[in-house]
Amino acid sequence: MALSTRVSRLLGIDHPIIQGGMAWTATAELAAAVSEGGGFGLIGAGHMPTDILRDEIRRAKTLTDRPFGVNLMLLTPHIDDLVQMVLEEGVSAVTTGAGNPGKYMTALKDRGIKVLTVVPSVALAKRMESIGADGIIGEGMEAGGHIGELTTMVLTPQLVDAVDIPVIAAGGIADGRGVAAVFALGAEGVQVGTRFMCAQECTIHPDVKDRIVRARDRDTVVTGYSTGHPVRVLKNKLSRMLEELDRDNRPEELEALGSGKLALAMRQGDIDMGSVMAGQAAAMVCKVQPAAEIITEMMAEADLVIGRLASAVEG
Ligand code: TUI
Repeated sequence: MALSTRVSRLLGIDHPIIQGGMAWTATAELAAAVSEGGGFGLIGAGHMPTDILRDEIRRAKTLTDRPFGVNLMLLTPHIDDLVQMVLEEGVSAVTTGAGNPGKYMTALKDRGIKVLTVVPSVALAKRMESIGADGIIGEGMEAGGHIGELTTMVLTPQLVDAVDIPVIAAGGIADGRGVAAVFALGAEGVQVGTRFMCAQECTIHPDVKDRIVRARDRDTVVTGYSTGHPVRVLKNKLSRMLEELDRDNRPEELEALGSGKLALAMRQGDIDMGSVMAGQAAAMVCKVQPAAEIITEMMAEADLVIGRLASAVEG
């Protein structure tokens, strides 16, 4: 059985698995490997300079003929330039995070680029649907990085009830059981971040992959509540320092200390003083393996679980 949904048809992919748009992590290599594996790969733009992102897009095009996209992190100061360049280069779809992409919707859609917006709430999902979003990615607070307040379990069905466009569930999904669970809630696709950090093709430092593979159930923490931009990370020396600044309500110092620390973790491999953004599902990631294998395994397990449930219901 193959799970064919509006999401797989919209994006022209075999399996409705979208890779998370992880800054300093999701490079052309990972994006291409996920797309080659039948999912939808993305380059995580984050704060990337415009010309570097342009090179990444061009490089991804040399690595795969399959559709791939770019994740735009809307808090970045030069977001206008990044969008302009993406319009020039062209990709199949963009996912957006950390804000409201309303200002760019028409231009992207006129260029034939599909727009999937990450939302943490029902209200924003409805607004995005009304201005023409092609799909909604509902990201629960189990996810890594910048998060909202709601869990995947309660956000997903509410989004499904609130909008007519397809809903993609994100946050806490790292295996086929998670896929089956959110499909039961009405999702038509999943976004997977943390497990793809441990894809062989992901170019982050091997010490970060090793740290994720070793992660246990309670190893993540959310810091930065006092700044208004809470971020889930793996616990380490930096997260303890940030927690203390949160407790003392010192958001400016917290932002200063956090600045540049994502790159320190992902590129330099400093897992003590770097910001190791990862979701709660880190505990469920057991090994480093090719992206295509991750996709195949997740889909095969989802098929098995859904089949088992169906026969249990039949009695
Ligand atoms: O964006 C993410 N995850 C991220 S972005 C990031 S970089 C960063 N670093 C430090 C502080 C902030 C960002 C690391 N991880 N996920 C998607 C996501 N989007 N999660 C939550 C949201 C979101 C939040 C508010 C989306 C829209 C939104 O709307 C506010 C509004 O304008 O209505």
